[in-house]
Amino acid sequence: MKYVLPSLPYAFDALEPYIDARTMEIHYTKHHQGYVTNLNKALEKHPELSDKPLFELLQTLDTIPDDIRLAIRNQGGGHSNHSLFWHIMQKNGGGLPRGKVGQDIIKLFGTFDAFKEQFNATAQTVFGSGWAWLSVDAAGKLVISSTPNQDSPLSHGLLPIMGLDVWEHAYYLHYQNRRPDYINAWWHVINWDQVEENYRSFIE
Ligand code: MN3
Repeated sequence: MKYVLPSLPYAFDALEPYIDARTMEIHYTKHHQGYVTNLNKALEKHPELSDKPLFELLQTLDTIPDDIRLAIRNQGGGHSNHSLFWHIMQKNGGGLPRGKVGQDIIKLFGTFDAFKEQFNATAQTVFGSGWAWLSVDAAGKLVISSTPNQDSPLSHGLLPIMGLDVWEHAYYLHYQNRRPDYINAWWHVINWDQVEENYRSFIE
């Protein structure tokens, strides 16, 4: 088996009260594990692809054999997206972005609040299941976007540095239908140091 569930960098209850322990546990042990298991299952049909890094498979979806393209997109996307998601959150996170990413957010959006407002609107208007993203585009510029389902920004020529999972499985136990409350709470757990590290890894 090639892919394994990466270890969670904190305890299930670390992000309470913003994200509850039960949601974290199910999200990580059931949903993320499911993407990993099904990604491995798909790759069994094309072992020649097992040597390629996942980000490369997601960046070149159109070259993936027909019979597993959708599985790579959904399950591979799910694995990639959640692997990023866990790391851009932390206990006692939140606050203002620091470093280069903080500077460039202000440069591009004017104020942190203006950035947050645009990101929130993007997350709120994802219809059904999907993600809101902050990525680096081909020109090296920060861009806010969304993807449906488990589509990765990598498949759209973007390099994601921060993402918010707005599938109901990410919030329904605690917030039920109140996605805006979940989105607002999430800003309290962002690990800006990790976002900065992701950003620098793509622009330097
Ligand atoms: Mn999820």
